[in-house]
Amino acid sequence: PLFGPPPGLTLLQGFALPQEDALLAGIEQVAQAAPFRHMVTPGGFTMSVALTNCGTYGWVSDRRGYRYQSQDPETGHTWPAMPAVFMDLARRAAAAGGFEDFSPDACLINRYAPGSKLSLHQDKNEADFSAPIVSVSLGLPATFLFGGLERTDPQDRVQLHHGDIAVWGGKARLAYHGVMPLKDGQHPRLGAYRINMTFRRAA
Ligand code: MD3
Ligand code: FE
Repeated sequence: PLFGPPPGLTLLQGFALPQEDALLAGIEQVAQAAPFRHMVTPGGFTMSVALTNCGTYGWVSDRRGYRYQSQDPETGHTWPAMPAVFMDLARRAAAAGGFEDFSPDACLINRYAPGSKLSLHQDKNEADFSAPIVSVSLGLPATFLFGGLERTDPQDRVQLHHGDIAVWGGKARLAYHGVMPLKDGQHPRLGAYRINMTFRRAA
């Protein structure tokens, strides 16, 4: 198409707003057990985004690579359980995007401060690409970039605001994507931060 979202992307603006209190409480609870930290990429760079995880599996990066694992590398403990309100919201959003039986076993929580960005990448560490990825944006707005299946394909951008949910499935599932450096600002609930939760079927 010349205009409009790519096939496989469903943008649900404001879908998470009714749960914002419960989501923020859940994130605080997860971060108390598994604090946000800056991981190192296989190339040796420290990520500008801080992250933590909840659920059966968590996404981790170190000099050896990217992968999902059930233990927090900082403590050796399993990741905190996925709060029921997270799971319920992810399942309802997936269904609204056309994926009725989504059962995420991983929730990656990214935290952006002003200047934090995510370089163009594909999410390929999951076992089954037929499952969508559900992403929930909270706090400061961000400009999200998405391209095609090749790194050099033309890119489009979409602004993601507090409470927006994006469901990425089908043809969009393996699209290259990234996040532009976060602009400074103040959000009434999250201050100078953006938090993005991504729900995935890792195993
Ligand atoms: C499109 N996070 O953690 S979420 C990531 O805002 C990641 O923190 C971004 O990319 C963030 O890997 C974007 C939206 C998203 C997530 C996965 C996708 C978009 C996607 C997978 C395929 C295509
Ligand atoms: Fe990604």
